[in-house]
Amino acid sequence: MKRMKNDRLESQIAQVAEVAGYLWQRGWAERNGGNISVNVTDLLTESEKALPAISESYALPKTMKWLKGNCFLVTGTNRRMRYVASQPMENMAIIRIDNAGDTYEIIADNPVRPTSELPSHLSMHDYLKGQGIDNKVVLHTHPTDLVAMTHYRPFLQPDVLGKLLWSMIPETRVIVPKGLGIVPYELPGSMALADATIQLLDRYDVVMWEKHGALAVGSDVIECFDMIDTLSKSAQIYLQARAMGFEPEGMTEAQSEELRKAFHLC
Ligand code: 2HA
Ligand code: ZN
Repeated sequence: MKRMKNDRLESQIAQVAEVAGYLWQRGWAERNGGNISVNVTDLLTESEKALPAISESYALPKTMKWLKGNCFLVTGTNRRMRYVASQPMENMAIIRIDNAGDTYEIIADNPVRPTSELPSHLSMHDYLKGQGIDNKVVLHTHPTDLVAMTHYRPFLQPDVLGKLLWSMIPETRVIVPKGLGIVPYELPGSMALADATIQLLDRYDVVMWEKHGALAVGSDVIECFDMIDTLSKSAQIYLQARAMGFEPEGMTEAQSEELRKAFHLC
């Protein structure tokens, strides 16, 4: 980082780069697939937050009422996750929302334009903050196995896929206790997709965008990755059982309920 000398921020950038590498290695981030945003406002000093912009100011599609003056680390549009991993600040930027919540400008480190999903990421951050939730991260990626499962209409009914994945291995309900939300297909990058996602964020930490990808929200980028990774593990167990020619039995409702009580899950 040239413009900010800040250990806490550097360690956050390193975590995002680590996760970007996992997304690439997993095969979930073809070309520029996926995007990550992190609210870094609390990690910056007052003078870092007030740095002069290195870009013009860009309009946001709606007022971000709860994000006024907030700063975000965001992956760049058209940038590849594999290069976010190897050269994080050549492929991400830090942006600052203005004090009216209507525009943003880039303040570090290079003038990398943010992801095409920025309006949807910011809408989600704005919604969660407005609900009093200390959310920091929005992570979107294209996990092959989970996306394949959204091509089967019966799995798109509420909680069908989530319950199936919970039943494949006990760990999944422990790591993803709220289950998996399903957002019907909408155009990538659209506010319709953002709005449909927001409607599910009260109930779920992870949602699937039909025929597109997964989205996780949380306070920590590693934990967001872990939730999707664990769901993907369950998906692989299901798919491997099917490939061996049988429908996996799955844990029973009673076993799942026993788990919920033992681990004090919601
Ligand atoms: O960043 O994944 O949804 C590219 C995408 C858009
Ligand atoms: Zn996508």
